[in-house]
Amino acid sequence: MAVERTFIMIKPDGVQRNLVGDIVSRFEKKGFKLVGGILMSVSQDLAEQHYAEHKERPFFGELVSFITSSPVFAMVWEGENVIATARNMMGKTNPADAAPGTIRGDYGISVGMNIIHGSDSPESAQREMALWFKEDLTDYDKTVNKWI
Ligand code: DAT
Ligand code: MG
Repeated sequence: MAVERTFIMIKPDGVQRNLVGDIVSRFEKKGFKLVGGILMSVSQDLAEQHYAEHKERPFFGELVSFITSSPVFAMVWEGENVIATARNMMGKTNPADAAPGTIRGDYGISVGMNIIHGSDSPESAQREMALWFKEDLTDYDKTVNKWI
């Protein structure tokens, strides 16, 4: 397995509900490395670009207005197989179907407000990191990595 990077975003409902610490903690405890993070308001343009693959879907307008309604916490996490593992940690898109123990399964109720976004493939991780993090990400060694 390769060391990968993935784009993770805590959506406005997660920030408003004080879940930032819990979610960051889950990724830290799992053994992943935080290499970028920012609390930010999302412009209409960024929201539309981020969700471009859904622009023909009936919920697109609702999705863009939700994501621009209040700040998000955008991050990049690094580690072995982090793209797929983060998706498993998030749980299914609809929180009603997400297993207990996953982020959406533990905290989400409706598909419209499902707490967190995570890249779904290496290609989307590349695209989303380039879109959200114009500055360089932070490279550093973690001595604990020899135990992971
Ligand atoms: P995911 O966020 O799990 O990658 P997705 O890419 O299919 O899911 O959809 C992006 C977001 O759009 C999702 O997190 C919540 C919203 N969404 C998806 N399906 C929806 C639906 N049927 N009704 C309302 N919102 C929906
Ligand atoms: Mg998606």
